[in-house]
Amino acid sequence: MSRLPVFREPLHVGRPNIGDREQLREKIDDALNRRWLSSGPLVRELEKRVAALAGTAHCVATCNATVALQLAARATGVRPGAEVIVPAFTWVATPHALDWIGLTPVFCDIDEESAGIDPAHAEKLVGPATGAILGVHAFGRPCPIDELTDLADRHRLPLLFDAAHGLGSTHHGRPIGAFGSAEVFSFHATKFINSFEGGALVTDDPEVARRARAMSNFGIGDDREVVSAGTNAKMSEGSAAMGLVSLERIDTLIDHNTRNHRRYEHGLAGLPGVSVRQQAPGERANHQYVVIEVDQARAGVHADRVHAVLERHNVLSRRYFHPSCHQLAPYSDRPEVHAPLPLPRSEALAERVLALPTGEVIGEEEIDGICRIVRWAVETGGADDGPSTTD
Ligand code: T4K
Repeated sequence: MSRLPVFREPLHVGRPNIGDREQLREKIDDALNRRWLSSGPLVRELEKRVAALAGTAHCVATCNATVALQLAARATGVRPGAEVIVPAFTWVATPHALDWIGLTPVFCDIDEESAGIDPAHAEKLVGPATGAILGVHAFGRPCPIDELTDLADRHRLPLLFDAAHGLGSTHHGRPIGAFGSAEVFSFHATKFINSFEGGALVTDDPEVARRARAMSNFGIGDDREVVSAGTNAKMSEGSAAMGLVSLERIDTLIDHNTRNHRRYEHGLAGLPGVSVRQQAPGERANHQYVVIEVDQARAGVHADRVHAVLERHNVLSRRYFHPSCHQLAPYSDRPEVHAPLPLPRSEALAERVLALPTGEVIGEEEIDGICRIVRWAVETGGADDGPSTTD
């Protein structure tokens, strides 16, 4: 008997949350009527809203987070050609953003609990060529911010944070965004708050903000003079419209994501070798990613296998972030960027992780079905077929 997939339609990780379409149309109509399509009033309004959420004095909206990371490095004065310490466990955009502007990402191992930079390892990597430290709040969980702040202060280095996943999460009750010299959010379609494509740099430092704003617009300063080198990182009014409409529902979306997270925890409880990654205790978390770890030694099955079984049932899980960045060809082929090897905790975590669908299109029914497939995969050692929908 052939078995049907548990889900008829694919369930994606990163399915966009879509806000109120009427509001979006109105905002886009307003922009069209104004004939102001980029860097106009909607972008300025979005910047105010994001700065308020991040608790920072300044926000510079951008067309994506990758370029915002580059602005952050340039605007905080990271010297050309310098090394920047980054975690190996991150989306490849983090090192790529640096590498693309001639900085050298130096990969650091992670602290397993937060999946962020291990400050003790970072300390060992600091040397005369180090120009900055760039922490990543992986899956919205703050990396060891206090320890990295101390390390950066002692070595007088700019401290940047890739907060692509971090909007709405807190550290010591303070919103992510307000730490280090600058932090960067992503509003890509797959993020719980999206502006189609988009990002933002937030900072309390007026000079960093001023430089980043000019650099985002070909280096043109407030007086319309070219004051620095620059790029085009500007956000369009259409993106800002989407971002504003999306932000209207930030609390609702966080509540929904939080319920989804709990449902997954409940559905997978007691399954040997499988755990749902946790957010920081006592802090607010946006829960935009649900990431499970499959420990092959205890589960008897590799995360890859679980991924394949899910796929057969139309659940398109993602192996965020596998492989660890230092093992990707553009970096592994250049040994000068990632000595000393290996980075065991980053490599091990990359082997275990699997991101599962969440967001507004996913509810209890979907999660229960997904958990059933994961259970089946583990309990049967990932045999070729799957849980039956026909018997
Ligand atoms: N730093 C970190 C830590 C990041 O995670 C990211 C981006 C960045 C920096 C850079 O931010 P941006 O420059 O992008 O603002 C996705 C995203 O493209 C990427 O933004 C994100 N991180 C990364 C974790 O995930 P892919 O290659 O997995 O994306 P894609 O296009 O294959 O989409 C993933 C899933 O989402 C698919 O299964 C389908 C679904 N999807 C996607 C899009 C675009 C939809 O359902 N609708 C859509 O419109 O990288």
